Amino acid sequence: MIPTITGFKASPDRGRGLARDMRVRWALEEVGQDYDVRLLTFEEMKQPAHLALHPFGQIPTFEAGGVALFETGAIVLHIAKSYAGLLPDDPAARARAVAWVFASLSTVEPPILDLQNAVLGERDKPWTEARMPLVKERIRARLAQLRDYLGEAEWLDGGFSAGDLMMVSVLIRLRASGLLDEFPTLAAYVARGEARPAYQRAFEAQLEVFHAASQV
Ligand code: GTB
Repeated sequence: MIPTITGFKASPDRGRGLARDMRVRWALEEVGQDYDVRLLTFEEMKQPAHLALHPFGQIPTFEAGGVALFETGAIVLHIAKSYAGLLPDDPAARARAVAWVFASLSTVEPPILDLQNAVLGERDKPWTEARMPLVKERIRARLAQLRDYLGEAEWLDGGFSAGDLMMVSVLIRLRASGLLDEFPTLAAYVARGEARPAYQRAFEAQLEVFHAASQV
């Protein structure tokens, strides 16, 4: 059964691989599973057919073999548990890899999202300029902790896992801000993730969608 995922018909990230279907694509590429993509406009995402799959009317979703899921973390963990390659066999290491998926999404990503909201959605608000140093300092504090934990290691906990896939995906969102460059070992960690053939295939596939949408 080939999974079907959803993605933007015309991604607002202009093919930079920042939309969250990229995380699901990468996971499927890592485990060697082909997949289909149903592309949706913003309007289609808010229609009943899609809301039946995703209560918040967003992408990505995942359907395969009677399983229908929303939430990128849940989808990536489902893929990681269904196919070999993204979670270690040892139960303790497996539990730690799952913890890193959660840490990426609930500890590292929120301050990064706060910055993106400030830059993209609140630029014209009177408080934005005054808040910006605080928003950036919160990110730097998390990045410093992550840098200290990672040290000179290649990946977060032994071999590459779903935890690294999610952490790299989260950190990539920082690139435009320049903050990642303040932490060279984290920038190198992200570059290692992006250099993986599975990442490259996923990136090219989502870029192709963007190019196709631009030609319409
Ligand atoms: N918690 C959910 C998950 O992890 O799956 C969040 C899903 C989500 O935020 N989906 C976004 C969406 O569908 C797309 S990825 N938005 C449409 C809507 O809510 O109506 C977030 C995203 C969007 C755009 C960029 N960008 O332009 O750079 C980057 C990331």
